[in-house]
Amino acid sequence: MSSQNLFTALRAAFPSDLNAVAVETDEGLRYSWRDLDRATAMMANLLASLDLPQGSRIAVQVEKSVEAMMLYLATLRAGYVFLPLNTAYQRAEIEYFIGNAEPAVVVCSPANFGWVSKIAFKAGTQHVFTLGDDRTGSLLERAAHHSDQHKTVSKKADDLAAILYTSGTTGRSKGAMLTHGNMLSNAEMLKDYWGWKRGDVLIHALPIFHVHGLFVAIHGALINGSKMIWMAKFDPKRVIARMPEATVFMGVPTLYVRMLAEPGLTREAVRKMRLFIAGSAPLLLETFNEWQQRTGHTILERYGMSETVMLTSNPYSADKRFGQQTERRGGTVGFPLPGVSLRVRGDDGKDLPVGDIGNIQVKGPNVFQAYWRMPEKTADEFTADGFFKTGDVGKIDERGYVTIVGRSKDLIISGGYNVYPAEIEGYINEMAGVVESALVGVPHPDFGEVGVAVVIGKPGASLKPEAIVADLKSKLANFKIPKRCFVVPELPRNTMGKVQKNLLRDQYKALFVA
Ligand code: MCA
Ligand code: AMP
Repeated sequence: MSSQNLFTALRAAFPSDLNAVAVETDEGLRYSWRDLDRATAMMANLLASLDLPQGSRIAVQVEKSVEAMMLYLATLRAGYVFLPLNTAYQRAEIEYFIGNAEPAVVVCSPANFGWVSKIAFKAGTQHVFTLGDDRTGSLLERAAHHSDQHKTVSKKADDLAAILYTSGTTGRSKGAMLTHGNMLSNAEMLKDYWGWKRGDVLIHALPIFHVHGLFVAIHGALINGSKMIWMAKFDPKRVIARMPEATVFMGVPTLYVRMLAEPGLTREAVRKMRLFIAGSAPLLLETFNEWQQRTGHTILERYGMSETVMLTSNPYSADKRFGQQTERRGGTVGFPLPGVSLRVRGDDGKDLPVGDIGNIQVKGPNVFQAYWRMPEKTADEFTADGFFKTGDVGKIDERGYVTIVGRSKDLIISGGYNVYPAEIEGYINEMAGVVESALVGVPHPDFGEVGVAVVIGKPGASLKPEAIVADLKSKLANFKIPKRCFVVPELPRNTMGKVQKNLLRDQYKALFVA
């Protein structure tokens, strides 16, 4: 069988004119398809020269740059496993990921080399390179000595391509193991489902350490041979300014909310755009409607997970290609994608009638293999007949539209980033003078949802909310920091003594919104 390496498929879609622009940064730097091919070959040859064991993990925590994307592609090309890490992660978080994944290679920002390399070498990593967002660093210096020709390493569909750390309901993150087949099947299907066309241009404004920016956006453009307009950071004004040269945009709901606040968002500005896609967090109906009124475009909302890449999507066109009524319906995440089986089950494990709310379970070629070195956790998350338990709660209506109404997992999604209350509570509970804490998500106009910490102190302890927040800031990624903190005498509990987070959510729900 021919190689199922995802890179082979992406490379095969490069246009025949390799001198055409593949990526243009917002600052005006242009990379041709030939540049992508040559630079990824050089980086892949560098990785190959290190004589790493099969299945080696390449852990990467660097600022967004075109070279960082090339490093991802080079890792696929060389047949190793990519492990992207959020740039906001601090020492303790990086220590956990590196200790757990035992990467053979770590690539970090030049500014972080001191502390990251110390952690990496301690964990047994042999090679630590640096990569700056301005084309500096030892990775590129070393790659420059290697050939710009490289034969892509052959891979089978079930060979591991990436590990994405996600959800830790007990406070510990799990590494979702995604294969070449998981990602290739999803990318090929979405190319068709979202009607990618010749001449499409994607504005890429998302971070590249999560599924949305790294896989959905990059694979989407590359597998269609489409140019990307590349933004290192999301800036609503800049995105709107570049829309006349683009056709496709992908973003988390916060990005749409921020663009709606710009007077420059007009029908004229979006005239050339073909498709706006949203996901990673619930898109409020209010945002969906306002976008429609302001721009004349209907946002296409889809639903996915790190463990599964994309699962459902509202339809692209009004035809009946997939045998459904096909308008994009706000408040829903659309239909299970072709090849994905999705069902809603009750807590007793039985299928529920149409319209009833229950646990969403999925199966398909896109669903991950296992959690890295957590066989028991993996077994817990699958049903006996092989469906993955998403932890999302929802319903399917009589027309087949899926709506997500909540989550059974204790998770806050803030601006598209996941915050696991158990992790933050663990840190707070360790602070001197703290008896117990609870972190709950409340509505927020910009981030959709943000965390609020409610803390009980020991008798006589003079706990200050500002001090708790400051302590957390010194240890955790910035997006995990509670936006407010309250010290209270007691937490509401049920008869079993369990904290009733629903009551806390209710109590604090109007903190940021009217
Ligand atoms: C930044 N801050 C946040 C967040 N981002 N607080 C809560 N939630 C956030 N998401 C805080 C910082 O801590 C800081 O606070 C202040 O905001 C400014 O930080 P800065 O970095 O300048 O913020 P920003 O550049 O304005 O970032 C906001 C953002 C960013 C652009 C919305 O959060 C973002 O890019 N989100 C997208 C995440 C994403 O790609 N998710 C996809 C996951 P202070 O000043 O107090 O320190 S993939 C996924 O979910 C699945 C699979 C799927 O379906 O796609
Ligand atoms: P992650 O752990 O980053 O993979 O986040 C996956 C979670 O994001 C899912 O389990 C959902 O809870 C949530 N999610 C993704 N897309 C949507 C969406 N369109 N609407 C609501 N929730 C979503």
